[in-house]
Amino acid sequence: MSLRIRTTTDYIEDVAPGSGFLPPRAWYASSDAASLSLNGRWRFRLSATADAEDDAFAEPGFDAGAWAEVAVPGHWVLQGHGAPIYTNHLYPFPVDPPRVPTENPTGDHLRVFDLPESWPSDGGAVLRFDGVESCARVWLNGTDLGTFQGSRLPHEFAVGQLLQPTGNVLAVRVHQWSAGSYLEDQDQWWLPGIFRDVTLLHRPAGGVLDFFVHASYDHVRGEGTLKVDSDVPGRVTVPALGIEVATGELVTVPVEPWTAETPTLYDGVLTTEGERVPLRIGFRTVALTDGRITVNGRPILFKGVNRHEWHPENGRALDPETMRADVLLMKRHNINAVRTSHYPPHPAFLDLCDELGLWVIDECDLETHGFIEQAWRDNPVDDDRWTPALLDRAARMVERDKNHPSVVLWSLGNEAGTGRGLTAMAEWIHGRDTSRLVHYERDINCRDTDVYSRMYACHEEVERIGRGLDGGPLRRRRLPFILCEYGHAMGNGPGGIADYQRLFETYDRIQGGFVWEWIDHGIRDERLGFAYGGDFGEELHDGNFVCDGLLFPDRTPSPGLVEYKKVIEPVRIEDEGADGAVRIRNLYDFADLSALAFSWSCQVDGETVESGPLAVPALSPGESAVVKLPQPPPDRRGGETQWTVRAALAADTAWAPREHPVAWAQFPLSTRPPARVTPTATPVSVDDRISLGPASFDARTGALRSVGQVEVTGLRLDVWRAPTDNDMGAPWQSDPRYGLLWRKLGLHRMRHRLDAVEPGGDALTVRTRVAPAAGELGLAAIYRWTSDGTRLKLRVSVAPEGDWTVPLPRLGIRLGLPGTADRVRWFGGGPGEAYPDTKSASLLGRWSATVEDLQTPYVRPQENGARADVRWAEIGGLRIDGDPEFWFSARRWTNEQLDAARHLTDLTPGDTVWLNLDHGQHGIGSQSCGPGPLPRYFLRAEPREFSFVFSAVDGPK
Ligand code: IPT
Repeated sequence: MSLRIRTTTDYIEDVAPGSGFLPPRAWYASSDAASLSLNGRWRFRLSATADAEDDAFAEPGFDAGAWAEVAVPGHWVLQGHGAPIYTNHLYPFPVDPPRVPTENPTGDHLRVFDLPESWPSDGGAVLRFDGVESCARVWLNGTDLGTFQGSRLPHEFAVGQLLQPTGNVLAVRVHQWSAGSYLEDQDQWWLPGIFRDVTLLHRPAGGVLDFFVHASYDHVRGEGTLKVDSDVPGRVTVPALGIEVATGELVTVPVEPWTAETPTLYDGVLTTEGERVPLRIGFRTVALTDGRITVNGRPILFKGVNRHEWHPENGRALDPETMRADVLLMKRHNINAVRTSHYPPHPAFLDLCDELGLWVIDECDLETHGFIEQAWRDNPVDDDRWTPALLDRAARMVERDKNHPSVVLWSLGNEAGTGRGLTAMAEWIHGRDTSRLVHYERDINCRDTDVYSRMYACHEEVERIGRGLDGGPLRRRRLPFILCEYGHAMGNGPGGIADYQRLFETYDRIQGGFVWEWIDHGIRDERLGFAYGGDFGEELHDGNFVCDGLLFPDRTPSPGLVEYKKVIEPVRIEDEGADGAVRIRNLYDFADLSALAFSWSCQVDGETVESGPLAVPALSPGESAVVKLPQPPPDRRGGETQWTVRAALAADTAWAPREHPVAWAQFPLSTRPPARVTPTATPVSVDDRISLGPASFDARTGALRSVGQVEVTGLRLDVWRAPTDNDMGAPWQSDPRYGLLWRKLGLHRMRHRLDAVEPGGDALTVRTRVAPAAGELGLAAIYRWTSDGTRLKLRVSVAPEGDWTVPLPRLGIRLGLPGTADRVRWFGGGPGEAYPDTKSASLLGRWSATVEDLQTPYVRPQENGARADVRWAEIGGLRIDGDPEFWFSARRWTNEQLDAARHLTDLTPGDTVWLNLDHGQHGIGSQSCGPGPLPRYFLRAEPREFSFVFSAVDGPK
């Protein structure tokens, strides 16, 4: 006998999206209909199962005085009730769709409210939920309104007949797990709760219902055509355009078009008998033209990011300031596009995209990635029973967001395999909105989609696609290509994005990409700094894979964002050869260069000696021109000289003030004279010491002890770096994962065998062999010290021994200085960190920072903070000149301690400052979810030689 317990909780496991709610419609704010925000403190009770409590709490008069309180919008697991769970694609419950576990955390939410005195007595009212994860049942004044699923989608209930002037009781039961959870397997924290606004909207008689603004742009005639379809007939006015028409009526007038670069919006009003609704109209036409995505007749290039909604304390409950901060940060970093991975964002975010200008791929709240574990068996997107839920989700996205000019593509979802349900969604969307294109990455043959999209394809494959050599069915071959995800920004990185950008700009078929991802989803934690997967005792989790953004969790830009900004700058400034000229190339798709002011400056040894404005014509998109630089300054003190040319905003804009830097480039004018030391001093042995010029060595070991007054410890060859997330790669990667191989070989436990200490002639030579236990691989390292009496030169020669099949993590020396060393001054790349394939934004100049400032706070500690192309650096009374230029880093812990740390709070400063002076660093790549570094960024184990000159200085201590 099979006994299935039937309770009123059946809706939780129903594949249908729910019951009782209104059809989806556009999201808008009325000019004159009243509304009441129900955000704020709500009474809250958590139960371990869906049926632990009956529904008596929904009855008026229920006493919830003893209940806890939570903030709405919010997630209860971030407010002290239960805990968040992070998994990438694994369902944190047994896969048996649509069944969910008995252990189903259920939050009862209760709010009593009065209507404001001014609340109209006529008309109806609608109760709107903008986002509830994952399933809710709603009662108002004891009446069961219905249930819904679809976490990041709006749901509305008609409630007019139930409202009373005072003491309205709104009860919402929220279940963490539901059938809908199977459709919401995005790589992010599982965060139940009412996490977006709850609003009561008055609906006046004769008020607006749903409407669709069709505003296209004819780029040949320079005219916009407007038609507003409205369920309730009315009139449309756009004063600035002299438009006054009936709904449903077409009108064509000359307009300025909307683009992400020039986001012209016209204020309008939709007036029905009972209501006025403000419109913000952007005229633009999105099309597929000759195999290209065009807007207003021109192909566009996406310089995008994938944006999850994230706040380190509030999770996916974002306040308006945070949303604005995201858009401003994007605009200020030259980003022009956002994919709303992997669900429709809070609707206010799209208003900001309209207003400030970003192309948007609006993605549906759909991912079934966990089914990959069972070869996609029972995937809901290929099971007709789920199709109504999928169509409901598609409709809720399209209807809500259809009036945003910024939305140019609809995306069916992410990583949901393939199936009939997706086809049904695409068909429905194509039928409902012919003015936009449809995207879905897993539709590899582009059966249902209008764009060929992939994620994490390597450079070589992208190039093949660019050349049209990737084969595939005819339909796909005729479509444009985008990388909807690339440049996995987990930890240090992503590397190689400049090389991608070169491909994007070379091949017309490639219309850009979206870096994965915008922000680290770290959760602020007193003990850990920022918490990640596993920090809440989850039985299954994916660790810090959730921290893979261009912003740290607190929205501080990481070096990856600074690099990305440089790589995608909309103006390219190129050297035009010896006679002091530059070519300026306008890479905007629509804007000319009139918004930018250019300047030049000239640096001698990194110090600016002259500067001035540079006149650049207001080039049209795609145009370039050669501009002559002034005569270089006559007195250059025989130093290294370079030009720097910059482009900055000429005037304040809506997203950044005047002088905000947009693009730059540097060109060498004369090169650096090498740091020569003529060996005149001879090594002198006294007792247990050898002195040479300003230096003193241990006579037995040959170890450097001091330079002048500066004590030095532990100077030796160093090849280890605390592996980055990208060094470690991802488990599914088939290419070698060097982070693992390095550790397997033992590069983190190299032993230094002393073979000889040879004071003789004008040099002290120390011969060593550096190798890990258990293997035959090694590096013969010879340190050759010379001095001219005041300066001390070290030449390091390294020769690999054995069959090295892996590159080295780094190659250089490390040394310890007393902990009083703090401020660093250097001439080289800066101000931020750089690695061989993340070096675009490294600006040559004079920089200064404290040791603390040099650290990049990756949420999971790892190699960081190297400064590139360093000519010289000063720290703790020591000056180091490199020949050739070197990579410099300094920290108050060792690389071994950095390697062992799990969180930033594990790192505690010791009393030594450890410097790494590197001849080479291995590239970074993005193998944590993509290709490793390109071969040209490999640090191969080969014979190498490099030198440093040390001198004691008065400089910063
Ligand atoms: C890809 C996902 O689309 C995205 O949500 C995220 O998980 C990203 O990877 C990695 O951080 S899927 C990947 C297995 C290719």
